[in-house]
Amino acid sequence: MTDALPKGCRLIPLASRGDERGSLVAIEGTSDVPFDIARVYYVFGTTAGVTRGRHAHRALNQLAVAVAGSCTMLLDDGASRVEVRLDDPETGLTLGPMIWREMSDFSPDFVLLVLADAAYDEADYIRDYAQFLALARA
Ligand code: T46
Repeated sequence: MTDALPKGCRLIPLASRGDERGSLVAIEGTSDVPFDIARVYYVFGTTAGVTRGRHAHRALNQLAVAVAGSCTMLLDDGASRVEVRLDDPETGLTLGPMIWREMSDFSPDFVLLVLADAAYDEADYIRDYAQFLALARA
């Protein structure tokens, strides 16, 4: 059982259309994702032992799905920290604004699919934890 997630973070079940040939998950913008999808990217080939993320976004909304393998996602809203193990292609994690995230403990086959509501913009990133805390607690 995962502890309560911070505001803006939610685990969303994604229906699998499986049959005897295997599984298929379709993610539709209108019904499965709580925002308009502007960008899709995926994280893969992660080097063993590293930490990824280590930032928050000022305004970006995302939905992340571990479509293969697993990793641990730490979520921090400036008041508390929760860890979620992402290991299920039938579950998406929403990541709202002002959530510091760190990804670690990657399995070698890990692939993270991410849907986002805006184009890539480095100005939307807060990559300094002290700055994040100051903004989150303001
Ligand atoms: C997030 C977590 C879950 C681009 O050029 N375009 C893009 O759309 C993205 C996402 C990244 N980049 C560049 C920026 C860096 O030079 O790709 C490089 C690696 O990005 P970053 O270090 O931010 O990767 P992660 O895995 O630490 O974080 C990524 C996302 O950036 C971030 O929004 O929430 O995955």
